[in-house]
Amino acid sequence: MYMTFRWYGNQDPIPLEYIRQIPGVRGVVSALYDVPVGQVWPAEKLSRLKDRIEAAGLAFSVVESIPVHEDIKLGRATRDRLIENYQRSVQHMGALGIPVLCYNFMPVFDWTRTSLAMRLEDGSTALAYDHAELEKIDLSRGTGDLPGWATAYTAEELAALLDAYRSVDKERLWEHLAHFLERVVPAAEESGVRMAIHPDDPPWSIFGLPRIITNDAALERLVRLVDSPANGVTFCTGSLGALPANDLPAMVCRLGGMGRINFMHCRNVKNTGERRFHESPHPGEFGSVDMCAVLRALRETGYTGPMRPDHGRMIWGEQGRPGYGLHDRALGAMYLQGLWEGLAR
Ligand code: DNO
Repeated sequence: MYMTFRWYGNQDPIPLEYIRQIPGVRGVVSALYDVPVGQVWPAEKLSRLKDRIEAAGLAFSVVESIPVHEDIKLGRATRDRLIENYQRSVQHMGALGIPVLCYNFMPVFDWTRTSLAMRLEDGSTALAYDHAELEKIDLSRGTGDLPGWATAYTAEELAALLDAYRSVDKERLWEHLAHFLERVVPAAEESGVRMAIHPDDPPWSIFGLPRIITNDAALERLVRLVDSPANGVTFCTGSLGALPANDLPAMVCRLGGMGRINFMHCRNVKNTGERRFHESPHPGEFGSVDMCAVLRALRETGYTGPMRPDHGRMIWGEQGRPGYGLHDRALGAMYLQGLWEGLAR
């Protein structure tokens, strides 16, 4: 395992130089944020980003994410041209030696919460989700009412998309994912890039949309769609941990044993009811994820890939991008490395 840290490029208030000062962090997880979804990521732009990261003494370890166009998820006729563009972006990554690509296949919405600043008893704030609250959100006004989704879709765009998904049930979505991976994984494998699907967050259907990457059976089905080490997963303890039925150490053992964990996202969640959780400090005692057991299982698989501390709380008065402040994620990086080192003894 080697430790990495997510950095949002020019839009990130945290300088790379600060990330460099977190002990043990060797790599950066980043992306091009100004390329419209569906277009090829220009090699020169990616190369400039890599140079900037390396100038700070860090490696460009993971691209998170190249977004998958909705037409691909919907299986529309335009998808094959979009998939070709995706292949080219992956080839550009490979040519620059960026080894891992984290992506997701969630219809319309990426990670979703009902509060971005729930106050915890120690005075810090954290992201939270309550399904009963989610059901009260009125999408007829676009995504504007959703925490974290300021201007992504207008009311008309969103209505059209939700309508298009009415004919895509879970099995159709699996077919569309297979169609995508059958074409992209070989390109990734040839380019020396490992794909790592991010589980759905939260791992259940929201707003009537299908969500399929939710549990053990789904992840095993995913890796079998295309039998290649380039077709792997981002094991996100927080996303998967929101479903108490998920036995995380057992899942790590199985997927890691197959060599299909290509990236680790470590964060903790405290499950406080059915489909109700809030994020919590990384150490196991504060949430529902037994982080020590997860890392022990991971160590036993011989994992040598990247890990990043996922979402942190806002602490010490920090203001910043929800989930992605500096302080608590840095504490997370230290805790995870401490566990990892201790487990080796
Ligand atoms: C949230 C992240 C996700 C992740 C994407 C990957 O904080 O974990 O937004 O980057 O789902 O495509």
